[in-house]
Amino acid sequence: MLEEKIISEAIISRYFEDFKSSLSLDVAIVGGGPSGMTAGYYLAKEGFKVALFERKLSIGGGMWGGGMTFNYIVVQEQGREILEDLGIPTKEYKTGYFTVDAVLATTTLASKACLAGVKVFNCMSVEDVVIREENGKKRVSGLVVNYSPVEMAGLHVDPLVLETKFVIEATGHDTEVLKTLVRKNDIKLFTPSGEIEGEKSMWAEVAEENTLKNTQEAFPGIYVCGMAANACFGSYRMGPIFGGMLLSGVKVAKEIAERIKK
Ligand code: 48F
Repeated sequence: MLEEKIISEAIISRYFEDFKSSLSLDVAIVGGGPSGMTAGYYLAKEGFKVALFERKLSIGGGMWGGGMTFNYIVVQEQGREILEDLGIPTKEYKTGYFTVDAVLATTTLASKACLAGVKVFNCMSVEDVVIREENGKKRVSGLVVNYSPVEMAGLHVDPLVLETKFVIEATGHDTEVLKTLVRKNDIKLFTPSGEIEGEKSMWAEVAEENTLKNTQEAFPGIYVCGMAANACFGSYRMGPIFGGMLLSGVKVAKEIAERIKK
């Protein structure tokens, strides 16, 4: 005998057990693109309590479609090493250019992150942050989340709030979380102007290098990685080359792990 009521009960109780447990986190990641998933994988592997909030139904961000929906991505040697560590095969096209099946890369990275312990909340949008003073200085100490369908329907429904030691803004080109932080609070970011510098046009080589440099804390308690790092600290876009996204995820995971361990 199969009872529909028990199926519903099982889903509701598992989901809310996880959600309740995620109200206090080591690291909250906003955005499930390649940089956010990579960061989550390496942090969860180290034993940190990590949840990832993704507005859409599926995680993967801009990696599924390769270039213009031709579903291959390209990585350089350093990116290939990370993919190898994740068990994702690459094929050298020309010296230093490796092609990767975008669907295989996305699904494997997503699966590895989940298996390592990242709790993914899909269909959940981050609409704001929590700011508190610590030793007289303002710091991001939590996230304000709402169901994406509530956001999409424009319903007037209040969000819920969770606390976290660190936030990773991995929302890609739009840097949504920092935009809200800057708009609503009288604060300066750690950028040259104190504001979001903004993304520039295409220049793959410089953008790839800068993605790594720009992966850093943008305001106390909140780090930027992936394209959000370039948009925040001001650099170029790079198109369907993904080494910088992966390296950025590794870097932000390492830096936050060191901060929490201190
Ligand atoms: O854009 P996205 O893939 O970010 P990324 O990790 O990678 C960028 C590349 O895909 C590509 C590129 C590399 O050559 O230029 O664009 O930097 O993934 C960002 C994810 O964040 C989600 C969004 O739906 C996407 O899946 N997202 C954005 N804002 C929010 C959000 C939000 N406020 N709350 C939750 N999720």
